[in-house]
Amino acid sequence: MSKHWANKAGDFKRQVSSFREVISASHPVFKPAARRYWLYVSLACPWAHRALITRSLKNLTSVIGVVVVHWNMDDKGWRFLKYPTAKASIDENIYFTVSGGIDNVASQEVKPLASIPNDSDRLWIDGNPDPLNQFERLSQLYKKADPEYNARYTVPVLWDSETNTIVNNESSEIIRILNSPEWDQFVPKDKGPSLDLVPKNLETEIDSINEWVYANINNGVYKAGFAESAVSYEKEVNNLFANLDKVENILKQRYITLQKKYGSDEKQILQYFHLVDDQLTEADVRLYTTIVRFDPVYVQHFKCNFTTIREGYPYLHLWVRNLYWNNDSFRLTTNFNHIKLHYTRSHPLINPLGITPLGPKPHILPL
Ligand SMILES: N[C@@H](CCC(=O)N[C@@H](CS)C(=O)NCC(=O)O)C(=O)O
Repeated sequence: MSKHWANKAGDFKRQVSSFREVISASHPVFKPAARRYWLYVSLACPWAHRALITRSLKNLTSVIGVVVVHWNMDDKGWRFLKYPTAKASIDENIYFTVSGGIDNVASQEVKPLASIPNDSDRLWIDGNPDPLNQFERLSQLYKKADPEYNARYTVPVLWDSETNTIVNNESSEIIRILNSPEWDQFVPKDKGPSLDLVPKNLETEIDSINEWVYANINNGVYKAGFAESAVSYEKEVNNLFANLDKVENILKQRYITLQKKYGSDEKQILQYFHLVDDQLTEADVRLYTTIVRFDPVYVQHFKCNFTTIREGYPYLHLWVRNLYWNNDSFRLTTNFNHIKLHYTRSHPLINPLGITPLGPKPHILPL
């Protein structure tokens, strides 16, 4: 697999995803069902993280399984952990938890990262074994779905264990699939009604925010970080920060509006402090996965260092901490060890020695 992410002009280009089906009662093959579909994710990857947060917000953790790849992506792509013992000895229920059984409590502390080698195989810490096919590599999953497949083996993957194929590998579509009310019948009764992340009356606004946030922020950090010419990098990093300023302004206006309504009751303000209108929507989910990685990784690894979120963007900083500290679906799916180790050890072109910076301390500040 090519080590390069940029084209000849030095610009980063993201490939177009190949599997684009949906899951619906009206689909001839892919009908909603409990424990039939699985998400293959990396906890490091912002695109996969969207899917993991959505699965949890929609109370689908006991309905859709999660397999977490090892954080290190080498020249053969993503890999799984090996089964140390018989597969039968592993309780499959562990795959039906918020983060696929990966313990993330420890990830909040700064560990002696130097002692963790790239080929570490700490089960349920570095990743999961693949319970469905016992594959070693994500590439095998793609080849099983389509023996002719010859593009990149990306996460997230939404897998159908009944027909043994990939339903969809485009995160923006996977999160719309998971948002469908057709899943509600499988949600445990004690969870209450599930949240609609794209309510009809806000859909146009959500789509329009998503579009420029994707092009300029979600993908913007990659376009700056993977640029292979100074000209391309400078253009992208300037554009990225101009768009962070834009989102900061939107959040500032939202905060001022809420302040007029709720005065100095910050607890109440935070309950409604979201990007589009007063409620949590897909736009928050999609922006969050980039902003939570910004200070720990993108500032130094992708050279996005005009300022940090914590120093330069008070409203974005409040918004990201509010989601992290006040919502389990965000906090329990955010694993700073996977995030930091992945980026700094998987891109030899950017960080040839693979030394992982220990800061910032802490990875995210308290609220
Ligand atoms: N358009 C895809 C992009 C996913 C993507 O680029 N994932 C990266 C990880 S952050 C990946 O798996 N890369 C592996 C590779 O390119 O070989 C989506 O949003 O689902």
